[in-house]
Amino acid sequence: MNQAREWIREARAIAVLTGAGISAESGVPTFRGPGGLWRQYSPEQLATPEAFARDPRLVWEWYDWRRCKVAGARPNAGHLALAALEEAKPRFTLITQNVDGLHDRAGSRSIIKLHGDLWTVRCTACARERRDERVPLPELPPRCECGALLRPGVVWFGEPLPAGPWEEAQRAVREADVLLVVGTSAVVYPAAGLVPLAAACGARVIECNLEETPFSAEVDKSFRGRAGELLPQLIAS
Ligand code: BV8
Ligand code: ZN
Repeated sequence: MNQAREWIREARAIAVLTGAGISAESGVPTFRGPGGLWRQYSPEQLATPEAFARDPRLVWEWYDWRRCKVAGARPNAGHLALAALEEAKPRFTLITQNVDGLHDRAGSRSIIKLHGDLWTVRCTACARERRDERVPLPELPPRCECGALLRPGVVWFGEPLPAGPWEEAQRAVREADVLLVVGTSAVVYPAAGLVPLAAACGARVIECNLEETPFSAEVDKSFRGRAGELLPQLIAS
């Protein structure tokens, strides 16, 4: 732990990649862990344009359930540690796969959302996008003023990541001295590709995860444990 703490202390530029695991201690179910299922569906079955086209109401019931879960959750010590690290490091970029908005509520500022945001809705016809934080939503599926269906402002499987954030994330990782990877199973691409990219560009890669991931054996340091416990220790100066 001391070696990793040293790398973080000495780093001029830090990039962080987070996944659902960092929100687990806030009571938000992860995608592939226990409790991640809703009714009898897996996220891969519902987080797709096909599922939405087939049954927009079912997909919205799942998102509304998640929105209610997240609204009742609070950022945990892991989120707060990353917000504190950002204060200490002038060149700091937080890249998240999460759509729950808990990093924003923890006070993080430079957040790159690779997979969108649970709290924005977008019209499927006129593409009008806006924030809607009502829980629960008054009607499912919600409709736009133009009459068309609204969809969650997230990236579904088979959809491309937003070009701007994706470019920014790659640049931040290329320039980082340290990449901190927290709470992700590192199986979803292209986001997971940021890990080998960092290593290829000479960054030290430190992983904090409850379970082993495909990258655990090749990163510079891989800590097994909860983000809410590991991160405060790692950023302690
Ligand atoms: C694209 C938003 C192309 C929606 C999400 C076959 C092989 C390789 C790739 C593919 C393939 N088939 C298809 C693909 C591509 C696909 C993909 O990667 N699939 C995977 C499943 C194989 N990717 C895509 O489709 C992407 N788009 O490729 O487009 C394209 C290009 C141009 C033009 C057209 C198309 C889009 C991917 C984005 C999908 N959207 N979310 C929503 O949230 O509803 S992804 C979803 O998974 C979430 O965002 C989530 O964040 C993400 C990754 O999951 P994790 O965050 O890692 O969560 P997970 O539960 O898996 O793991 C949690 C970890 O935390 C665990 O390891 C656990 O041990 C740990 N943990 C638990 N508690 C704690 C903890 N750690 C620390 N502390 C704790 N307390
Ligand atoms: Zn519309």
